Amino acid sequence: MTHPAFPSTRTTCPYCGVGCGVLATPDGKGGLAIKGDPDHPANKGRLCVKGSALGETIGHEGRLLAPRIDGREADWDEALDLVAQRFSQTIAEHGPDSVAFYVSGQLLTEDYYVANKLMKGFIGSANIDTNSRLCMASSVAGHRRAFGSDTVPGLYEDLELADTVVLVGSNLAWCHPVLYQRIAAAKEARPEMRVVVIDPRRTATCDMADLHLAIAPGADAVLFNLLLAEIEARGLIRDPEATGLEAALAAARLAVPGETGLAPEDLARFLDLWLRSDKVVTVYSQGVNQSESGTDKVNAILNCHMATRRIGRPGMGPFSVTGQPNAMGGREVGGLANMLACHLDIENAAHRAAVQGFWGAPRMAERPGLKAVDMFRAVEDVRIKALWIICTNPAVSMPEADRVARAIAGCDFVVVSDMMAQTDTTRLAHVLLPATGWGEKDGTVTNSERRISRQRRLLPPVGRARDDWRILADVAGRMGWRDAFSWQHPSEVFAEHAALSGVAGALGSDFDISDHVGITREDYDVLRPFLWPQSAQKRGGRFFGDGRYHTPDGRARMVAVAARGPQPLDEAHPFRLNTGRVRDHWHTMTRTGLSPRLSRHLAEPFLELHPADAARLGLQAASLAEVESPHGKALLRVLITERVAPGHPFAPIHWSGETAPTGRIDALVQGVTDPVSGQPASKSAPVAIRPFAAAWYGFAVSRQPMKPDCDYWALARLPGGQQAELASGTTPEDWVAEAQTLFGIAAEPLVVRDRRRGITRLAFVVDGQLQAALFVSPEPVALSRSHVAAALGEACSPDLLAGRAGADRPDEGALVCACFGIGVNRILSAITAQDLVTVEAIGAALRAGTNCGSCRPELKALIAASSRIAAE
Ligand SMILES: Nc1nc2c(c(=O)[nH]1)N[C@H]1C(S)=C(S)[C@@H](COP(=O)(O)OP(=O)(O)OC[C@H]3O[C@@H](n4cnc5c(=O)[nH]c(N)nc54)[C@H](O)[C@@H]3O)O[C@H]1N2
Ligand SMILES: Nc1nc2c(c(=O)[nH]1)N[C@H]1C(S)=C(S)[C@@H](COP(=O)(O)OP(=O)(O)OC[C@H]3O[C@@H](n4cnc5c(=O)[nH]c(N)nc54)[C@H](O)[C@@H]3O)O[C@H]1N2
Ligand code: SF4
Ligand SMILES: [Mo]
Repeated sequence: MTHPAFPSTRTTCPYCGVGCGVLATPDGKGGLAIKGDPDHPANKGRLCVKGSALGETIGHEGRLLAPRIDGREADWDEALDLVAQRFSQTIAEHGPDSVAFYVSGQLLTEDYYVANKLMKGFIGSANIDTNSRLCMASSVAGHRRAFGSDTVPGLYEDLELADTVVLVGSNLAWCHPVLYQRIAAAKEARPEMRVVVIDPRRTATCDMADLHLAIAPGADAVLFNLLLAEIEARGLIRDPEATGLEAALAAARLAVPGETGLAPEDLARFLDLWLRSDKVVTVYSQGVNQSESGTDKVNAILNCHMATRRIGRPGMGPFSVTGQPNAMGGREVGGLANMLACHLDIENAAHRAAVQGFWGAPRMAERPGLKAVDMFRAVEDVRIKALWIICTNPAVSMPEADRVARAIAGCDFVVVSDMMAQTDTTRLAHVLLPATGWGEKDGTVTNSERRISRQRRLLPPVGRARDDWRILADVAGRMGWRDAFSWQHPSEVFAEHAALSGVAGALGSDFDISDHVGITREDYDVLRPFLWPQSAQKRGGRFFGDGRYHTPDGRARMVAVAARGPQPLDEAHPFRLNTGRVRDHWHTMTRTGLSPRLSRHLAEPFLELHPADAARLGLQAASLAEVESPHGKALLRVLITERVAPGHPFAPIHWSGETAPTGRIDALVQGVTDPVSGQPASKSAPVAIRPFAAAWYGFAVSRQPMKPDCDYWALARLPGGQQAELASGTTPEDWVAEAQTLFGIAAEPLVVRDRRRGITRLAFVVDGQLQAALFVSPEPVALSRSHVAAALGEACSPDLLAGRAGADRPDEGALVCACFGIGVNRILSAITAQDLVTVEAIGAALRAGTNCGSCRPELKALIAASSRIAAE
């Protein structure tokens, strides 16, 4: 219920790069009611499940409430003085390049602007890099090679106007759900529209696809080279003036169809669909960027659009969809180590002089700084002696994560700014600085289509948390640069950024929002979402439709792409591990992990493995696999599925030392990077897989936080507590003592043993209510998780310990519709019993899929699966 005294505020979702507008209404009790903003051009009222659940993740739980120095609470002045003093001293003794910032595409533009100004202009080093290096760097590099600038040419509406939408290495249904829904709605309105998905894995996105190309890993550049050759063969080159056209065509003609791993008829169908009309949009994401040949893949795609002039006009163009809410804003302020502010070039002396003059900066970085992987290598070998990590969790998300964690642990001085007290990275800090989070901070973000929207403050800061821009400015002031960092409000930072963009625009930069020079706080408060550029010269719209680019001669720059495969496998590591995201979790789960609703879709780390691989390895469904690379190890639940190809398993990235220490996928991924962009190849790790010899498997629920201590554990949030999946290679002597330690309960449990089957079940009942329960079995525990979870806090029924939890009620199974809590079993039985054949019919019968719509692709797949079963 919303309260009339607390009006709604328009703000922006802090998760993915779609950048949906949110209407948030405080309920007067510290909570928020969340709705999609019907007036925001990105989502027009829609929200996906993560956005809808925002109200569940704003509590104070787990927050870092005060600064800490070496583990003890400190006041702000002491912490800021220490940070400033240690950075200044390190720079004085070892030079500006001995310090570094590692920041994030989840910072607001104002935060990011201040970090970049401090490092590049005042400290005088370009050692500021960002998690966008792991995310968008190949797109940035590809854009700059082709267009002469990092420009996304198109708009979201192009996805709706296109006759053919091609999604390359993008699981849009789960990762950009509102864009997926916009395409799905357009396709329903115009059934002649075609969608192609290019992904080695059959993802939820494929449910919308007319054609799914399960491409050989890494072969995207070959495929788009084949397309370019076909464009030439069919006489469809429309930009004969493009620089490098001949060389690009010559390279394209060498492409070998067999290398794509695709059937000739599928390949032919793809070429026809791409070429059948001018209105084609090629959307791409991490299957393209996070690759040994990421930048080449990007340019292979851009080549086809530039050659045919299918770019920058309604319904056509390449479209790099950004992951984080402010990946674009970070690029605008120059947050990457090889960029300058406002899309200016760090290697251009005139650009450097202009920025230095504007800032009145004492120094200016003169060459690119260290990119993420190299930055942490420099931390490791002590070239970098002071490091400030802001709004990112590299001990989990960087490749060779164990090595990165060791490097951070070994660094002389580490500052971490985060909202949360306990993350794998905050654990390694000397100084911890509490940052305000979404809902508590004011600023702007830029979404994938260059639309700048406000995030607005709705709630007071939690504890003594402060805004990131202010923390940075306060440190800069203490380092001696008070005048240049004296803003009182983020609107003043935004106004300065807008003014600098005017300087950049005059130097030819595409990024120019100089209309907002001198913006007042009042105007900033009511700023509506707008597309950049916004200046006297140019306003919004698309780029390059006129065939003019930002290259010195204005011509398109084609790149000759020599297809390079992924890194080779070896005998000891014969599997190529693909990694990515699940529908309901965000990265290292510091926020989505707080929501029971978001934790029920997929509650533990897993490995999708083809049945043939599983059979060969002797791995049973739901058993545990030990996955090993030269860099680390993981234990993952085996999920046998034909969605993945033999030899090419998939694992999600979300689990950390906090939630499942052996599920940290980046412990396995090697730090191999694309040679042009420096972006890690996160989707092709060579690994070995073998069965884990579990002596027992366990499942536990508890009202209080648990402290598991066994070979495998994965924690997830429940409405009234926590659940844990457990396993170990050794059996404890005494299950009662084991359970008491796990739950932190001294009381005696009820115990049921089935010695023949090796099953033990323990329940702790206090005041007639179930406090905790542990179920142990030599096989993976077969038990309805949802029923055991529902028993917490209830009277302990005999069915529970008899292993018949919920015998009186049907088991929901895995949660599909998170909004209404509807599981796969209920949906399947309704499909059969009521003969439901459409997603709408399921919605009418069960409500599933009728709120945020994130589960609609899965509902569609369940209908398809049921009809297959019926036909067999
Ligand atoms: N639910 C959810 N949504 C998110 C996020 C999240 O954490 N959770 N994170 C956000 C962020 S920061 C990002 S960057 C985006 C990422 O969004 P996506 O890029 O869509 O997500 P991923 O799952 O990382 O990878 C996409 C696909 O690339 C495929 N792939 C792997 N190798 C290849 C290859 O060689 N060729 C091709 N063509 N495909 C390949 C994988 O099988 C995978 O399905 O998502 C954003 N949205
Ligand atoms: N193997 C593999 N590895 C990958 C990927 C992959 O596909 N495969 N994807 C890569 C990609 S694309 C990305 S984007 C990265 C993401 O990886 P990370 O950036 O490491 O992941 P997050 O969990 O989003 O970390 C954000 C941190 O900032 C904190 N935080 C949130 N809001 C604020 C704020 O306002 N201020 C401050 N100071 N802190 C805040 C959160 O609590 C959290 O600790 O992972 C990368 N790693
Ligand atoms: S699609 Fe979902 S996660 Fe992305 S911005 Fe919209 S509501 Fe947020
Ligand atoms: Mo990302």
